[in-house]
Amino acid sequence: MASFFPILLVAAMPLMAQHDMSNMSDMKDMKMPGMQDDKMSSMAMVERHVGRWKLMFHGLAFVTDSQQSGPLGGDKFYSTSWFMADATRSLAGGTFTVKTMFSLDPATITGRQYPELFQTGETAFGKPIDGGQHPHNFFMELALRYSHPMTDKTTWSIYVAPVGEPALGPVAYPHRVSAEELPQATLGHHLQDSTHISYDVITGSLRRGMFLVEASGFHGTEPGENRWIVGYGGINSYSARLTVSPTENWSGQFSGGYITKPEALEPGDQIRTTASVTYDRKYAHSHWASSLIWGRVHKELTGENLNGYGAESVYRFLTRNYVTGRIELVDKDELPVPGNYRIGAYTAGYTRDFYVFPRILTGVGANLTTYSLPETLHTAYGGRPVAVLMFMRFKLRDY
Ligand SMILES: [Cu+2]
Repeated sequence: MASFFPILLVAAMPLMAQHDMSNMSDMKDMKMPGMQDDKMSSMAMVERHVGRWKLMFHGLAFVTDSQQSGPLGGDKFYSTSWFMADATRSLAGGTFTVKTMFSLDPATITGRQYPELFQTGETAFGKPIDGGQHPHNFFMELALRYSHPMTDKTTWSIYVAPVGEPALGPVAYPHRVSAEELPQATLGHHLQDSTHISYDVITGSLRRGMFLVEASGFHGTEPGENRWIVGYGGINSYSARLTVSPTENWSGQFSGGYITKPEALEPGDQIRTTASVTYDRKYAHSHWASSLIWGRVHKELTGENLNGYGAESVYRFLTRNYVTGRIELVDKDELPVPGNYRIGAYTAGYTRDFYVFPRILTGVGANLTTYSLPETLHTAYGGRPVAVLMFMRFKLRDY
């Protein structure tokens, strides 16, 4: 229930005593690179101070025209977006954060999906989505987080969210720096990072040096088709994640979770295992970010395993140019032709920034995706399906 979180917070209050770290070391603590709880640190961000609070804003929006070839290809004009506003202050020797994140997807993606060849997961109008990506929820995250130093090297934290992200998987693709110039979803989304919007999440974590250990309980069922509400259900799913960030530029995570009945129309639970490595480095006029991701879903009912492998990279050069690419190999068992098939998707793209608005970085870009598919699917999809996306990208910036 959504009501558990204020109770928990009150219960945790007496624990939040002692230790008086200076404001500065709190902030330094928060800015540790590569940490999941500071996952957007190298994204464009606007920061403001109001009294004792530090406010942080992020935002990314795409307006996209998508065209796909083949008998099952679709065309559509749509927009995907998210906006984040966090407020942080020191409290009782620790750091307290109110986290909010919103998406306008439910308003800007008509028909409850946008076409994406071979994409599956969740439903639209009561039918499983086949060849499309669902919009994200208006409320992507509403959460409170409190972290507190335990010893001089160790920090604990607790995160409670009526809607938010359990400790499972890599940073979800909409928020991943390496995916910032790719408006489309990863085909591996529901094998890797689809739990990023979950209801009734509670996460405890311990950080020591380069290591971060987290454990979560959450409601495992994917959000329903009404993307405007915050749903609820009991905590019936669990996950744990180990993140290692040996340097400022490198970060890796290994995580696993037991998810109770994630898909509305599919019976059975899932065991999900994921591992990922990211490299993110900024230079004076360039920036290079890459991710390698593996996710596996084991379906308890059928014993079936689905694997999804992904590699993606974006390189910004000469200040305002970006080249980007993504390669995916993903097992799909919900395609129109019954069976379990491994699909390959190969995307290359380019974006260029134009300085149109003072605080919004405006980019114009395009990308092309080709696919590899088993011959059994050639009749349904055509032998060489292709997807072309043209888009405008808007990103909040502070300069
Ligand atoms: Cu998602």
